[in-house]
Amino acid sequence: MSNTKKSSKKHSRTAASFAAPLRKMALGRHFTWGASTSAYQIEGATGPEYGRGPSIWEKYFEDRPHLDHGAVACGHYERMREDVQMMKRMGLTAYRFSIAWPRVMPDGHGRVNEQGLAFYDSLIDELLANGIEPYVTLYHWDLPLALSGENGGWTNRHTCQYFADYAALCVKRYGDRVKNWATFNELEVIVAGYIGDGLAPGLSNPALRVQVGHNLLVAHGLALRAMRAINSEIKIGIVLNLVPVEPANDSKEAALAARSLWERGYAWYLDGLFKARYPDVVLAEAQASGVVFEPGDMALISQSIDMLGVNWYLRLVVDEKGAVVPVPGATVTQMGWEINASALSRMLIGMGKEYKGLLPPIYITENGAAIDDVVGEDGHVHDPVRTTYIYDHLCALEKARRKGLDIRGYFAWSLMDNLEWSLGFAKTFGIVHVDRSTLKRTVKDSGRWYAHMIARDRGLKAPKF
Ligand code: IFM
Repeated sequence: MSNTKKSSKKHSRTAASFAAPLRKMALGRHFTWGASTSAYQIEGATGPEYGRGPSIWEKYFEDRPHLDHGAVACGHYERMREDVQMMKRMGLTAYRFSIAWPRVMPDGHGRVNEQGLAFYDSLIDELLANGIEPYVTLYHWDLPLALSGENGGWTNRHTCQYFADYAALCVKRYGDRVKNWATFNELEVIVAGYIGDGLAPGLSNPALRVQVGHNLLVAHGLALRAMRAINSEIKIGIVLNLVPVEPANDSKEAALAARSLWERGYAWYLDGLFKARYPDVVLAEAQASGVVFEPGDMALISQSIDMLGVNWYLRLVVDEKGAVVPVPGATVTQMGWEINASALSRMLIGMGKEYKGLLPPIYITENGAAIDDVVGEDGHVHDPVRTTYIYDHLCALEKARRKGLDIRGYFAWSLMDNLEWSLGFAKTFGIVHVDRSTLKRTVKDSGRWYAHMIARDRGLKAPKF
């Protein structure tokens, strides 16, 4: 009796020091608790001495010298072992990272860089030795430069086959140890680099939208086939960023506009993958921009997958004309993105209905908030908004799960503050702070809470933070 009292007192003391509760979540016994990063955003070590070829991002930043770039990033290439120890202390059961294609195949095809391949060998081995499951993404936006420019990048179907060859190389090398794979991260954002200027390669040509998106899905299909031919045991999926679009009012026009924007920007990937056809709005756009679909493409694209990664950050709200309107009174992050966790459960529940019986298990492969952080005099980063944000989104997952969605894991974005692409280092998403001059890592309060939450959920001893 007295023991029970003591331990509950201890629990309430711990809980009181965090901005969000600690409790066992109703997310299933084998729920995966992870954090995500991507190669270019954290690795650094981009120079020729590492045998890595340039990616489209080196060119992008060379052309825009006023911007932060990823030559050093978080110095993870050099600090990999230290970073894995930090993940272990936090109790993560999984770590999602990406392999940099130009690090292992400097020209995008042909020649391989043994030094680069060996780096990921060490990372994978280190994770496994510390009880952390690796979740590998093959493409998180860093296309080898040699395939871009006059070679067309993702506008050229040759790139799809090169990608499948690269995927096969990775499965041959790491498939004995890596069980969970994703082909691509966020197709819609890769496309954004072709139709706009804010991401590499920055081509600003809206007519390329459907061709690039379709080629990415074809590349996914080719890679899937090649990977499975090598290893039939591994689990393979794809990661989409999904931004639900909701109407600003009750009018039929606003509902139609919201639906159309959702289909055009996001659902077309889901439809291609799970229904083997694109929505009419996308087919019309394809026709208008002269996109060629080859026979067999949709069958290739809609092969069954083992998991769907969902990256979730925000919803959009549109008026009758389809214009995105601000939400009165909304709290927004550094990115200007509305914080609204209930929109995540609404979206997942809606997907469950629309793709009933078609969806594989879902992992939330990214979710997080860029918040202005300050290192306090006590050396800690007190980030209650981020802590509450993560907790609220976990509660949203519980709700979706209660409605029958098969949600298997959650990965915080990001493990550490990193290069937010063309927006630089000022947008801080990490649950771990990275000092920009020393690269010293400090687990933020949100990261400490997350560690305690994982331990509580798994019935383990509280971590020492
Ligand atoms: O930093 C990015 C990441 O590379 C992809 N998903 C969204 C994150 C935040 O913008």
